[in-house]
Amino acid sequence: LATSTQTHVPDLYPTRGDTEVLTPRQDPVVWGAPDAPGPIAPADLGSFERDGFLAVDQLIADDEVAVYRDELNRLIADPAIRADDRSIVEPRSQEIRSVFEVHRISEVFARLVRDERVVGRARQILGSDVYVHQSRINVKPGFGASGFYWHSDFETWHAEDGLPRMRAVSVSIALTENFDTNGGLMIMPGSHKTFLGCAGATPKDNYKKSLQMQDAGTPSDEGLTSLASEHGIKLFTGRAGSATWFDCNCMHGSGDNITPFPRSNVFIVFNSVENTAVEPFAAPVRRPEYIGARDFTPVR
Ligand code: 6CS
Ligand code: FE
Repeated sequence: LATSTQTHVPDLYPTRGDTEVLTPRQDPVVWGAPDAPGPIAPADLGSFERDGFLAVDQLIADDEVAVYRDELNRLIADPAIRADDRSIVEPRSQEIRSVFEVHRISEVFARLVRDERVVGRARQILGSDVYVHQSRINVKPGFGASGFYWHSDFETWHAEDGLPRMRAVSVSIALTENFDTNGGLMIMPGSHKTFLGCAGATPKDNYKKSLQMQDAGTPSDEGLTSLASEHGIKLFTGRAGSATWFDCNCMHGSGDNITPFPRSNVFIVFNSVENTAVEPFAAPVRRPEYIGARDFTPVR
C-alpha cells in the first residue's frame, strides 16, 4: 500500500472540479524585497507586481542569439531528438513544435539557464534560490503552426505537477523576431491576481494531448470574457534577444502562426526551492519529470 510521505499541504487553489471557481491570489507576486539587489530595477519590480509581466527589450545580444538559434536548429534537425519523448510535434505537419528539458539536453541552453541576466532576475522576483521546473524550446515554424489556447500555467503546474504556491516565474526569450503577425505571446495584464479554477477532471496521461492542444485546465468563454473585459489583452512583440518575464498565474495564450516567419523562443520556468512540487492537487498521476521536474537542485 503506497503511503504518502507528503506532509499535508493545503490546496489553496481548487481547480478541475465540477464547476469553474475564481479564487483571489493568496500569494505575493514579488517575493523578494522591493529593493533587493539584482538585475531588475525597483520600478520594474513594481510594474511586474502590478501587471504580472516585465518585457526586456534586449536580454541577450544579437551575436548570442545567433548561437542559441543555431543550437535550436541543430536540435530539431537531430533524428535522435525527434525520436525522443521530450519532443512534441505539430499535430498537422508533424514538424517539431517543442523540445522539453532543453537545459539538460543541450549544454548551450544549460549555460543560458545559469546566466545571471536570467537566473538573477528569477531569484530577485522569487526571493530565494530557484530550480528549473520546466524548460522548452518552442519552434512555432510558421505556415500554420498552431498556438496555445488561453490558460494559466500555474493552474496546470498546481493541478498536475503539484506546485503548492504561486512562487514560480517564466521567461520567454525570443530567438526569432516576434512580429505582431506571427503568433506572439498575449497576456491579460493583472490577470495573475485571480486564480481561475477550471471545470472538468484531468484525464490520465493528459499531457500527451495537452502539450499539443490543451483541454483540461481550459477556462470557459464566460471566465475568459470577464477576465479580458477587466484586464484587456497585451500582445508582446520584440526582436530576437528580447524577453518577456511573466508570473506563473498570468492568463496567456498565443495564436497560430500562418506567416512564413517562425516565432521560435526558449522558455524557462524557475520555481522557488521553498515551493517544491508535492503530489498533483488535481490529477490522477504525476506528469513525466521532463515536464514537471522533481530534481530540486538549485541553479548555481
Ligand atoms: O503544461 C505545461 O506545463 C505547458 N503548457 C503551456 C501551454 N504553457 C506552460 C507549459 O509550458
Ligand atoms: Fe503557458
